[in-house]
Amino acid sequence: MKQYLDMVKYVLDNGVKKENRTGVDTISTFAYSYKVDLSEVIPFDNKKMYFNSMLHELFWYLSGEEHIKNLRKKTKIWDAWADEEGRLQTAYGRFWRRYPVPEISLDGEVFADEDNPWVTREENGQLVFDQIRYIIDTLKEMKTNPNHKNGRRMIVLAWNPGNATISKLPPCHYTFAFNVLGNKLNCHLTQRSGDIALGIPFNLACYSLLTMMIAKECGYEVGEFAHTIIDAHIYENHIEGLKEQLTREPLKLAKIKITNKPFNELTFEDIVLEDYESHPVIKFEVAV
Ligand code: THF
Repeated sequence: MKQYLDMVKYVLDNGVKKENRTGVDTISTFAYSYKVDLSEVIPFDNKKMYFNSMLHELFWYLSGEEHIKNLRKKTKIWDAWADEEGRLQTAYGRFWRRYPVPEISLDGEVFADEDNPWVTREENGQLVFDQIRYIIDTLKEMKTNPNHKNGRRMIVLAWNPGNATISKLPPCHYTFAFNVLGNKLNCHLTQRSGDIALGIPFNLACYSLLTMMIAKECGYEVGEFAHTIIDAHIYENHIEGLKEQLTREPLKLAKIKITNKPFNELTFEDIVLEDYESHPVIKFEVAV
């Protein structure tokens, strides 16, 4: 995809050498942004992409699980940040589906669970908010009322300051927003830190697919995916592999098929990548 290759080129040409906690230095740029037409995002053609790992990761986020006890049976991509039991403090899905909310709102109203379809009480008494369900319900309501007050408030937050201070790895892609133009659904992702060789292709494919799934559920066409990466970097040991990727010719687009099913019932088997052609895999070491 041209936008990805342009980003690789830009960071190779303009990146500033920087040290970081992992011990492998990067060349970094500040606040790189791009956008792509969602109909062109998947596949990733200039290297073979581990689509299945990305898909397991997306369903893990949607599960709301705060651990990788199930995920690690399917892909190893999160193992390095978890303990032996599979406990993990990087809590994307936990916050997407179960964001902790206070008992009482700022103006003193009680956040009663019975009255709020997105709030439930966990076993330990904590009230939690399902941000994904809120987005889906809002997008459906906007079909009948395009002036709906929440039309520009469709935000999902994975950042929680309390968690961020103790987490081994606080969320990298920490907030995303949906936007409707005409009958098209757009998504903007903000990322504090982005590993261009390894993580970015996963993140790009994951949020594009999520947007496709939500658009289908709510009756919209897909629009654009926009991405802002605050520290957009290339690890020094990835430079050669990325230069190789830049020499590769684009291939024909694959297709994504999503089974006709309610969003909540979709599973791994319901997402099928068809006619996927790619250049060979390029091995990159992940910095932990
Ligand atoms: N840390 C770093 N340094 N880079 C990242 O991309 C990253 N993540 C997550 C958390 N910390 C990170 C973990 N996500 C792979 C892909 C995504 C990951 C971690 C690792 C990876 O190794 N991909 C290989 C093989 C995949 C496979 O075997 O299935 C690849 O070639 O794509 C970014 O969110």
